[in-house]
This record gives sequence, structure tokens and C-alpha cells, in this order.
Amino acid sequence: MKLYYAQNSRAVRVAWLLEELGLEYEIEKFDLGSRNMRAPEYLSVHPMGRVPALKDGETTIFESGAIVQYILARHGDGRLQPAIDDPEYANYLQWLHYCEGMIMPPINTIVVETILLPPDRRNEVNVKRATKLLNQMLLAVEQHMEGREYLAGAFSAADVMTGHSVIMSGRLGADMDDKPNLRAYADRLLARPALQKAWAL
Ligand SMILES: N[C@@H](CCC(=O)N[C@@H](CS)C(=O)NCC(=O)O)C(=O)O
Repeated sequence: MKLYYAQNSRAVRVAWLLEELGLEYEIEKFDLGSRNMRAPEYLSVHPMGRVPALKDGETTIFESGAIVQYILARHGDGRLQPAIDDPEYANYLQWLHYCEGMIMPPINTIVVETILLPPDRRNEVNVKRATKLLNQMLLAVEQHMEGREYLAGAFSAADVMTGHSVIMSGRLGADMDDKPNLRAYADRLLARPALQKAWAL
């Protein structure tokens, strides 16, 4: 398998999963936002020139959540997800998708308005609104994590997806002071060798 990767991006999720599963893979590494990501060769892999994307034999797939589901279905042997008849299965699906649906949209706004745009085009109102929204989205995870070690029973791909977004939120300055469950959860995830390896590729 070949993973199209950039540091500090959602591609870390896929590398993390591959490491947890002990699967062989190679990486093609980009600098986030570099021109190479918009080169015709890469646009034939990902039409928006984004990461992650994955090649597996004749198959090409993009969207981190879809890639995670693909890898588990093709190469997971039932690992890192509860069985369909497991009471945690609905929880698992919910938190697998929660990050891209609810956490990343305000994060995207914060990154655009505080890092990507030139200072004269930044909008403080947008940042305030996105920060408030991000806080609400994280509070839902904080409540869910009360008395839990992981999002859906044992460690699963839901933790790879939404756990990654929780960590990114903290690194981007989200308020974690009122979220002790999330602070402990992020530390628990960051102690995993597979994540440490995926982050440092
Ligand atoms: N929903 C997509 C988001 C992909 C995405 O926006 N990736 C970012 C990095 S986290 C990217 O490639 N940004 C580079 C750019 O926009 O040029 C996924 O989960 O894979």
C-alpha cells in the first residue's frame, strides 16, 4: 500500500491505523500546501490535491474516514472495530464520523483565519464563532468520555479518527481546562507507540 502523507495532517490518522495493524506500507510525503500537491500526477490520485489518499494495488481512495473503513474491511481481520452485533457498534460509527462532521469544520475555519490568510484578510468574528462552536463540539466528547477509556469500548478506529481531532484541537489552542476527560484521553492516545510513529513520519 502507498499512503500519500503530510505531517500534521489528517494523513496521520491513516498512518496511525496502519501502524496499529502492523501493515506494510510506503509513503509519498508532501509538505502541506506545497505546489506538488496540485501537480497533475497527484490530482489524478486526489482531485482536490489533498491528503490523505491511499493506493492499494489497483484501488485508489481518498477521504480519511473512507480510507480507514477500507483498510479495516480489506486488511483488518476484524481488529480495531466492534462487531456489528456488539452494543458499542453504533457508538463506534457515530464517533468514527463525528470528527469530520462536527470537529473539523470549525478547526478548518480557525486554521484559515489564523494561519493561512494574510493578516489583512483575517476576520476576528469568524475566529470567535468557530472557537465557540469547536468548544461545544468538544464538550460533547468530554461528556461521552466520562468513565470511559476509549470512545467505543476497547481502542478502535473511532479513536484514530476523533481522537486525532481532539489532539489537533488541543494543539490549535482549544480550551481544555474544563475538559479533564479529554486531556486524559489525549495523553492516553499520545502514549501509543503507533501514534508516535505515525506523527513523526
Ligand atoms: N475530509 C478530508 C479532508 C482532507 C484535507 O482537507 N486535507 C488537508 C490536510 S489535513 C489538506 O490536504 N490540505 C492541503 C490543501 O488544502 O492544500 C479527509 O478527511 O481526508
